[in-house]
Amino acid sequence: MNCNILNVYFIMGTINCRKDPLETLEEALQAGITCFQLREKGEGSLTGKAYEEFARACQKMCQAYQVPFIVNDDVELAFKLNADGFHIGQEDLALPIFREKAKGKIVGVSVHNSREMEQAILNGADYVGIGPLYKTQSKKDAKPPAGLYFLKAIRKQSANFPIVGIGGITEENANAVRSSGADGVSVISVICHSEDIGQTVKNLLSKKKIN
Ligand code: TZP
Ligand code: MG
Repeated sequence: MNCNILNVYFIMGTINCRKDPLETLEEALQAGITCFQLREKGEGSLTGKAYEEFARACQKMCQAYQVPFIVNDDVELAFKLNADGFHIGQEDLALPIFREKAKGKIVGVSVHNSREMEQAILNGADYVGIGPLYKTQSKKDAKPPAGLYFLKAIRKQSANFPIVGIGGITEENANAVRSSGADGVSVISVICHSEDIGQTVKNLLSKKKIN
């Protein structure tokens, strides 16, 4: 997998947005996000037909900007829509079951310790999400912040594996996340709540090409 797609990895669901979610996504795409994950989760989120229609609209927009469209958790929907990939947590379906079926798709896994990291690699993940690095308001059941020390340790354990940091990442701390070993930053609220998404994404983007 090309690590450049992890540069600024935007995650969003309708309940994260303060204005129209598709407008938020379009602004983020225009500003240069490098990956998008639909994470339609939590109280008040879309379900059924409305969810699928929203997912299709997000996918179409991502395709127009040639940005990978990733589905969180819902592997079934990811296959149905022929999404570019999916992201799963430790509680979700076991990766070995569908890794074969997901050939060519981008598969991300959230990991919280070195054993999970090892397992994710063995099971064929393409990248891992490490976090929450800082305190986050966007995930109700988030584990306590792991901090940059943990990210550095995981980077040491897997020198070249694609890693994206997550949780409480801002325009101010994004560079510290990168210099601690992440190939990129994944964010929800800093983009969803931004008054100027264009500027926020510019501030989040790595100043140097990753490879
Ligand atoms: N997983 C770990 S923290 C988190 C997820 C989905 C939420 C990140 O959101 P924010 O607003 O960028 O802290
Ligand atoms: Mg999950």
